[in-house]
Amino acid sequence: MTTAPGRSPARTLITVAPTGAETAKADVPTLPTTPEELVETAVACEAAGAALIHIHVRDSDHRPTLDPVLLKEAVVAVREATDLVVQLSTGGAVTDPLEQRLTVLDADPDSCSLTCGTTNFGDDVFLNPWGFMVDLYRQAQECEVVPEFELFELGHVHALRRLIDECGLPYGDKVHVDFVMGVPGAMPGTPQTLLAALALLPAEVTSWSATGIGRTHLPIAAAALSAGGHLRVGMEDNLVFAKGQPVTHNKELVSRAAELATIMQRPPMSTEEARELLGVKERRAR
Ligand code: KMH
Ligand code: ZN
Repeated sequence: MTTAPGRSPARTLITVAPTGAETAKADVPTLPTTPEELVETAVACEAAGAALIHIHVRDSDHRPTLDPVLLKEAVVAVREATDLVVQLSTGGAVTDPLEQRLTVLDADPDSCSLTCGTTNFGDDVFLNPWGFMVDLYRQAQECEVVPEFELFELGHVHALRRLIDECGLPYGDKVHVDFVMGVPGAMPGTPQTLLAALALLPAEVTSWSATGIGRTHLPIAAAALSAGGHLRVGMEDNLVFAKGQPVTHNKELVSRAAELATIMQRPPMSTEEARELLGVKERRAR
């Protein structure tokens, strides 16, 4: 675990979460929801400095879906067009049944999100009961898929401790955590909360990133860089680039994160370095 400024990683992992499940295409027409838009976004974000992509798939009506065929097509298409580490969301939308969320790994991603507990999610509840977490984690170990532990709450940090104690380390022996901060009703997107969460991290954690939702996006990025963390950005988390200036393309957020990281003397890491950092299994066609 790296928190002391003097021990910050030399380079920054930038994750892009381009779509999410919450925003309607009708409200934000620039949101990448079609397969073509997803691939175009992935290519542009890789060029801008991203090394990992967190994917939620939409159907032909632009609605969130966990359709196994569409998930597999997205994984294959992004893998063909880029060298990004391909992470599928197992969180889906708040309306997705747990059983269906347990089928996501059939699409053979490099990585998957794994949220460490139930949380308030705006007006909704994002369900992640203990049994579901264990089933998903064991599946990821069996399929040799690297989990990214998503922590929305301080209690989720404690649940990660319990998960490692009961189930051991992930495939590849690396433990990568992403703090998702500032979701209404979950932990606030403040530097103070980030530092409190870092103090609770299990010693087995080998890397961590953070993202702030909405207006907490930039403060959390700056705090994460200062504290030795990596960055997640993207239209899943933030649709406003600056006051009065909507995000029009995910690459804007990735470019800004890359600039910020470079100013902080921790430029973006390559996809190869990201694979090493996360302990990803080789799945690319040779
Ligand atoms: N859409 C949220 C309910 C994840 O991708 O794993 C869950 C989410 C987390 O976005
Ligand atoms: Zn997500």
